[in-house]
Amino acid sequence: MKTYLDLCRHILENGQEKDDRTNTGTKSVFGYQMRFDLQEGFPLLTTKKVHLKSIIHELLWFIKGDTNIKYLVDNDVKIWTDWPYQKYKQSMDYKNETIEEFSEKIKTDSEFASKYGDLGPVYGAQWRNFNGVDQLSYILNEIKTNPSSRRLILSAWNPAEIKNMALPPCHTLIQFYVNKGKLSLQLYQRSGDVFLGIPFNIASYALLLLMVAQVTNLEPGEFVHTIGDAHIYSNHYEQINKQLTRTPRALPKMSLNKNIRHLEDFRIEDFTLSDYNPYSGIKGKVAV
Ligand code: DHF
Ligand code: TMP
Repeated sequence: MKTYLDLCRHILENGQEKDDRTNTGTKSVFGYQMRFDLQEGFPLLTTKKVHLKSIIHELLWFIKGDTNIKYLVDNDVKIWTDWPYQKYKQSMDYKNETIEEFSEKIKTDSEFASKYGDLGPVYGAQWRNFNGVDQLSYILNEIKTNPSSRRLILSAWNPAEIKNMALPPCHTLIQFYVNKGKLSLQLYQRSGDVFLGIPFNIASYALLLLMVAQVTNLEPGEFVHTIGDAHIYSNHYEQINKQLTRTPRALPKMSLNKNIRHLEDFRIEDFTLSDYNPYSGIKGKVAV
């Protein structure tokens, strides 16, 4: 994954300081592209340990069309809890609970979860029901019946509904491409947190590509990752520099349960990662 370290180096060397919504401060470049050939291994960072289970659950949650963090919290995935928690803190019901206590309530009290666990019409909602269109089913059907199409697009960016979302989608649009029996996927990500979000996003879309390839009987080709505002938060410089001292190791391999023929049928146990030997994990604060 030299590709990722090249992005980090590029931003540190050429990025401009830029204010941002969270008032953390960033170094940022506008417009950057990376390519990952899935035949060369599964693109999970080796220069820090990345928590794959969170990534798989998040993707299964999108595919289900779910937008409530309850499914994630029930599976001990914490990556989306900060946003509903912030909202809860501003409500009349807030009684000084910590984020752990808030998560526990989401787990055990389904009424509470439906009131405070929903993120609004984010990814899952748009993928499965964009103003009545199930984009995911449409794409799967098109890939099978009309693979040369140049219209294999799925958009999470629904301007009419942005105001109801806890966070407007960062991974805004994806396009599939089929040629010579291979399936490729390009993501346009409008905003990328290079230390925290990007490693997750690379693995997540690489995984979606593998899953869609399997259920459409195609070989996985390339994942092309295009980023709009690619930024390193000022409180992540140390973590990024630490990774730059580490030499990337061989990529791991991902294998999927070959019996799964429908995208909705994948479960966490259908994913097996092997030969993953990362350096130790590196912690960093997420800007909310
Ligand atoms: N906001 C910001 N500022 N950056 C993000 O990357 C981001 N990502 C979101 C929502 N909002 C965001 C959704 N994805 C983590 C990773 C991805 C993610 C949200 C959070 C994260 O905190 N990762 C830690 C912990 C991993 C874990 O608990 O499994 C990491 O060290 O990778
Ligand atoms: P923004 O809406 O102001 O762009 O803030 C969103 C932040 O979250 C930004 O730092 C990008 C980051 N992010 C990712 O990098 N990947 C993701 O998947 C998500 C949801 C957010």
